[in-house]
Formats: sequence, C-alpha cells, structure tokens
Amino acid sequence: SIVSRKYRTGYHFQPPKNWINDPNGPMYYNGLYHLFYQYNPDSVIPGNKTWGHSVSADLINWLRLEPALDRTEPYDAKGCWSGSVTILADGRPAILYTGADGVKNQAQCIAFPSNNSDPFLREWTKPDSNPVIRPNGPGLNPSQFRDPTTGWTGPDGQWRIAVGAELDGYSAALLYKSEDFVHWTRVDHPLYSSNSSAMWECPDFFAALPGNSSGLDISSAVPNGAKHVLKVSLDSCDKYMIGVYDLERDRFVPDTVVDDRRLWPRIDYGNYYASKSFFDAKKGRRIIWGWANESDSSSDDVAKGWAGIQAIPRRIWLDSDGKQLLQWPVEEVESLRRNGISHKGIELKKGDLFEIKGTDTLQADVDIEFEPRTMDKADPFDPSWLLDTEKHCREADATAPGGLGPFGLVLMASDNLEEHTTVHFRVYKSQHKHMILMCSDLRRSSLRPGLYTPAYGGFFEFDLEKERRISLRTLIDRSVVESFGGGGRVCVMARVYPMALVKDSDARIYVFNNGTSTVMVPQLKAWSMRRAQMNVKKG
Ligand code: DQQ
Repeated sequence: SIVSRKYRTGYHFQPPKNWINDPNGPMYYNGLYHLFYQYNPDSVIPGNKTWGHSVSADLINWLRLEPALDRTEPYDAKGCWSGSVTILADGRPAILYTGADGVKNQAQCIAFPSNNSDPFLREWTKPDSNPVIRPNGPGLNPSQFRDPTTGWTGPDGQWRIAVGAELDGYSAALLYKSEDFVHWTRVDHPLYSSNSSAMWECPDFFAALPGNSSGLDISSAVPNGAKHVLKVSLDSCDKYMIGVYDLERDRFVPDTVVDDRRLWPRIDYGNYYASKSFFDAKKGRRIIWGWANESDSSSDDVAKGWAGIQAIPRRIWLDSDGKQLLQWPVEEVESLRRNGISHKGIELKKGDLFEIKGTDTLQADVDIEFEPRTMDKADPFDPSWLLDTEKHCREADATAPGGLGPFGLVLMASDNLEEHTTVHFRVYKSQHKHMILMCSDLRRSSLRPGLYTPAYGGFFEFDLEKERRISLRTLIDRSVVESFGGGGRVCVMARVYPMALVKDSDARIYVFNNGTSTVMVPQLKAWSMRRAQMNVKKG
C-alpha cells in the first residue's frame, strides 16, 4: 500500500514484511557482519518468534537469509527468544538463546553452525543437550528467565555468561559458569542484582577504557583502568550502570548505586529497546544495535504489512572521566550521503527560522553546531526535572522562550507548520556547570489519529571551561528521526508518521531559535541519503 511504501525506511534496517523486535547475536565473523533479530515469519503482530538473519559487509547494505533458528523443539515451541553469539576459543561461533516452551517457561539453549565452511552460516544445529540451562535453584521464576549475554572468560579460564531474571521477586543478572560452553552451573550469587525493579531483560555486559573510542573484546584480558558497563532493559527503555568488575568476588560493582531507577542514565531517551552490543574485530570498535518499535496503531501495522526496525548501528564508548557512554552512528552510514550542502556563520536571533534547502527532506543526515553568544542568560536548573524529562519537555517546549534556548531543528514540517517535529536544546545553569536538555517533541508530528506522540527528552552536562559548541546530528529516514546531541551524550530515537509523506507534499527543515539569547551556527552540513540495499535475497 501507499502507506507502507511512504513510511518504510530507506536505510534503517528492516526485513520486507512482518513483525520484528530485539536485535540478537550481532557479530563480525569471517569478513561479514551478522545481524539476527526477533522475527515473526507469519504476521505483523508479535508471536512465533524465530531468529531472522541478514549479513552485510558494511553494516549498511544487507543480504537476507532464511531464519537461523525456528521453533522446532518442545523447549522452544513458543519461540526462539533473544540471545547472543560468542566466538569460542577454536574460532567457532555459538548462539545462546532463550527457548520458550509450550507454556512459555524459559530455558537457555545452544546452537552451532551446521556447516562451518558456509561463509553465511545459514544453518544452525541445536544439539540434544538442550536446554543447557534450566531455571533451577532458589529464587527463580521460570517465566522470567531469559536473554543470555555474550560469554567472557574469567581469570580461572572458565566461561561466564549473565542471564536476565527475576530473583526473589527482584531484578538480577544471574551468573553462570562453564568449562566447555555447553555444561553450565549457576554461581551462588548474581553478577549484579537490584531491588528497585522486578525483571531485567536483555542484559549486556562489556568493558571499556575511559576516553578511548576503540572497543574492548570482553573475552580477552581486560587492560588496567578499564571500566565495565552493565546495560539492562526495563520500563520500555535501556538503562546502564558504569562500574568495575571485581574479579575476586566475580561481581559487577557500580561506581554509584542510584536507588531511584528513573535516574539511571539511558542508552537512548526515545523509542529504543533490547539493545545488544558486540566487539567489531574488523575495526576495533564496540557497536550497539537497538530495536525501535512502531508508534502508530496495530491496524496501521496491518495496513503497512511491517512493524519494527533497528536503529542505526552505533559505535559506543566511554567518555574520558568514565562517567557516561557516548554513541555515534557507524561511519559506514556516511557512504549513503550525496548532494551535501553547507552553511557557515548563521546568526539566530530570538524568533529566527532558517530553512535548510537543497537536500531530500525525508531521507537526510543533518549535522549542526550551535554556539551561544553568551551563556549569561541561562535559566537556573532544577534537579527535580531529571525525574521526568518528558514532562519537562512538554512544559518547556519549543514555543516557550527561555534565557538560552530553545534552539534546534524543526523537521518534517508542512508549509503552514501544521505538522512538524522539533529536536532542540535548552541550556540551564546548575551549581558549577551547565545542564543541557535535549528534546525530541513529536506532539505535532502528524495530523493522523491513533499515533503515540510523546515529547522525549534527556539531560547532559556541559562544561564551559572545555567547550563552547553544542552539536546536533539527526538522521531522518521517512518514519525515523534519530538524533545525537552533544557529540553523542544524549541519543533520541523517534518514529514519526506525517501526513505529508502520504500526500507526497513537501516537508521542510529549519533551524530555529526561540530563546532570548542569540545563538550562532558556526557550521551546518546536510546531505540527502541514498537508499541502502536492504533485502537482497540470498539462498
Ligand atoms: N523480547 C524477547 C525476549 C526479551 C524481550 C522476546 C525484550 O527474549 O526479553 O521476543 O523485548
């Protein structure tokens, strides 16, 4: 249908049709990137989960293969749920995934490539020893026990993995150990647990060196000074903790324990869930994938014939003081750029709207730097806003003038601005530093009914001693507005369904400033984005 075609992404990953959710087992192996993902082969609604499978040489253009795992056994009759890939010592990859049995009780299962000489690793075999980890032992709930991580080895040479679970009614990343990756025993304490929530899905655990954008392979020795990150999925978002991995006690120890989980930092402040990272041995970086759900109605999904996409794969690393994660679209996405335009030295006074012309406004990559003339007029920061950033984005929106900001982008805008989405900043003065709010406000993104249109938002610290410019990179891809603020300190994935797309009318992009202080744009670059080759069929 026309709706399907217009909202279908040009370069964000999705299969030709049907429902998808979590990315699974991403890896680089033998010259190819593999992406598996939760896929319903039969329908556009969730269910019948198999592992869809695509491979790529560049993370952007994809060959589509047949599903790698299907529901063939009693232990995975209700679905092959999420999991990870680990490359074993002999170089063979192994999948660990969650099997949901006939009553959706969960156990961890293993699969190996059926034919190691197949460059695409099309077929996978489930050995008879499955399931390899059952929800045995005290405190476990068999219906809340899933999503094994990639394995790592400890100082004793044994494999370890974490599994998301409910433990005595609370959330835990359980720890399991194995000599051979097939026989597992539960360690008597979890890798980490918390009584501030009930269940963690899709844990992800990795090492990172502060200030070093190269990635670390968690299975090889971890260098001195490295930190560890534990990411967990809950409350419809992906949150993380930074800490150290105490090898003696075999526990993750967060640098600071924050009891109120609303304050945990997020991988992304928008529509982004169940993310999974992997070490890319080709380019020595860590890459994270995350799922973005549709935010139209399920009848819209039926009309489209598809639901769910993956966010652009992002390089992920730790900032220099080891306090927060930074993310940036993998450089390969830049190969899709064409017809670049650039502006320098734009001055934005209060109320100014400057139109960005000359690029495709529906498939674009926009990269802007803002430089406030002065920070003097920044309004005072109130820490209670951190508890509900969406509420603050609604209250202090793009039309509400502040001392410094709002300034940013208006995009997917119809001629009369009846439809538009804003991505913008607001600068506040805190005790010793500045706090910047980044919002992605979808409330007027479409005149179509039945859409979920929140105003997403997140805060980041800004140090005037070290920096003057506030950067914003936004990837526009038809129903996607994916933004990276402050060099990747706050990321916001958003889904939009403007009427303008269906009607084939123009959508416009502007930079704006509605704050009292003048803001300069020392540099603005934008490109149209080509379509990626998404679903080239193979075998
Ligand atoms: N999705 C999978 C589960 C996981 C959840 C099932 C997270 O394994 O916990 O499709 O979105």
